[in-house]
Amino acid sequence: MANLILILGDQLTPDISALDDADKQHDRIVMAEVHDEASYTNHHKKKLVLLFSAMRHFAKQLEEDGWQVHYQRYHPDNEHRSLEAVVAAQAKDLKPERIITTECGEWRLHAQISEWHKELDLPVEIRPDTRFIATKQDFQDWAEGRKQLRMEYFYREMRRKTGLLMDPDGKPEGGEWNYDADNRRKWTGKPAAPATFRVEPDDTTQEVIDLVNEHFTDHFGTTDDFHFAVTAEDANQALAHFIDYALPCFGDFQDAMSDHEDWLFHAILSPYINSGLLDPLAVCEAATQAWYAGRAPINAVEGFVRQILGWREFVRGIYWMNMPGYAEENRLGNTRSLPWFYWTGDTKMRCMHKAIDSTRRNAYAHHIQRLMVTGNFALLAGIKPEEICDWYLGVYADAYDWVELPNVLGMVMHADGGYLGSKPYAASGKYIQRQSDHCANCHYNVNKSTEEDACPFNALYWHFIDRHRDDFAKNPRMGMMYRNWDKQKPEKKEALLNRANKLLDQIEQL
Ligand code: FAD
Ligand code: DLZ
Repeated sequence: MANLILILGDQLTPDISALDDADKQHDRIVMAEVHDEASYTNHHKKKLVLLFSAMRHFAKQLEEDGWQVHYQRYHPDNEHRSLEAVVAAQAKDLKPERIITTECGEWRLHAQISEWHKELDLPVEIRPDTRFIATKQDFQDWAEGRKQLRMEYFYREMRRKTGLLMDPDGKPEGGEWNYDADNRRKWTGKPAAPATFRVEPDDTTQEVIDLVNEHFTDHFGTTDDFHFAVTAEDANQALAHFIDYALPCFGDFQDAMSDHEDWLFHAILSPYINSGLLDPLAVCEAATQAWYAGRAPINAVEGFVRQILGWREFVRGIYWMNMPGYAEENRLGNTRSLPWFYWTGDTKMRCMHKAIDSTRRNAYAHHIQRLMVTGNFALLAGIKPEEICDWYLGVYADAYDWVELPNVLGMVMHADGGYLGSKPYAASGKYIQRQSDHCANCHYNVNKSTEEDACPFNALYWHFIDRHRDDFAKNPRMGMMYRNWDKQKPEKKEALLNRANKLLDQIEQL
């Protein structure tokens, strides 16, 4: 008897576990562009184009490979507006023995699919997602009994497990596990950043661009200048482009920001890795091969591998071990609403304007912009975690709940009480000045802290430190901040807090 195999929009690989042992002659694959998935958050228009076009290309490839595929294209008048409705209709038609799918990456949808067997009166087999390098069980086994979960120790385990950047004696290549200290150079324009990898839209992508422009007008961002890869073949070209042109400088300038360059030396591979067009282990192996071949230095290759083998796997483990309660956390008790300029980029703070504008145009901002600019501001201003999480989930082409939520709620907002990170990444304008050239072009003065034109990050930083004394004063990694704060004269402290309160009162005008 036949099976119905559901492949989701971020599972675009023939190696997906739902296809293991499948029968091309009898089984039917279902893929569907549906209203409910396209609308549960304010997905950036470019993310919609990327996913729908990549889904269409992948379905075509499956058909060419001899699979039977039922594919629903998006239309606002579609009768079936949810994945469940599409699957139910197909099940009625095919009368399969069971439904097979690979576990999805979001608790929201996972909870729904886990109930389908009742609604559809059919067995629903949910298979593990073997695209991750650690299984959920591996992560739980590692985490069990540990008081604190620290990415660095998990990452070392993953290096040992995979052998990536390990020498034959089981020691880390180059002698160190982590070259983080060599990842912090400011970029002053030299060496020139490489040209971005571009794929011009083909007919399928152009059709989807037209569809998104017609039916998703109120979604964030623009489809203009869409140039993402939408096939595995092109995503592999993007990987090769990164290894050849950007990886050699990735390490040095990993934490740099620029007023003039959106992409710098970053990989721009997360949208492809997360949707299945690239395999994370193969990406790491391609980078390590560049080091063994002498084409990229160790601080670049280790820094890059750490992000995928370490951070990416770590946040996924945290997510599944702690959902659904994790999404509700707000341990710093934040109550402020997200300022409207997160949606428009209309702010005089140059770094914020640049990060949000790049996000609007590209559905992309690199890690330091997300962490130390838009994230840092939300942390200092005490924005409600659920509002800032919704923003991050909507605006990036690589955003899925499993990876966005721990990064935002845990790493940025410290709303989980330090479960994911040992200290908040709070920073004043000095950090942004050190890592970028934004401050030189800003309306505000980064060297001032209490005056009308002073950089808002400065007073907000001290306000954050002051108002969270009970949360952080005993944290050994925060001790110096509290000693510095306590050393300031009372009148200076008062001026800083007054300035911060005024900024918070007028937050929409910043
Ligand atoms: P590079 O800087 O070139 O890094 C290489 C790869 O490492 C990335 O492609 C990605 O797969 C992985 N990676 C790097 N950092 C992380 C991390 N912290 N967590 C998981 N993977 C990582 N990444 C997402 O994929 N989706 C998200 O929704 C997302 N939201 C984020 C929100 C915040 C507030 C922060 C601080 C980080 C977030 N990240 C997210 C992680 C990171 O910013 C992006 O993966 C990265 O910017 C993607 O661009 P890139 O491919 O050029 O990455
Ligand atoms: C993100 C997304 C969007 C925008 N649209 C679809 C869709 O129409 N059909 C689909 O199968 N998946 C879509 N996705 C991805 C899911 O919403 C969800 O985020 C992932 O499958 C979680 O792993």
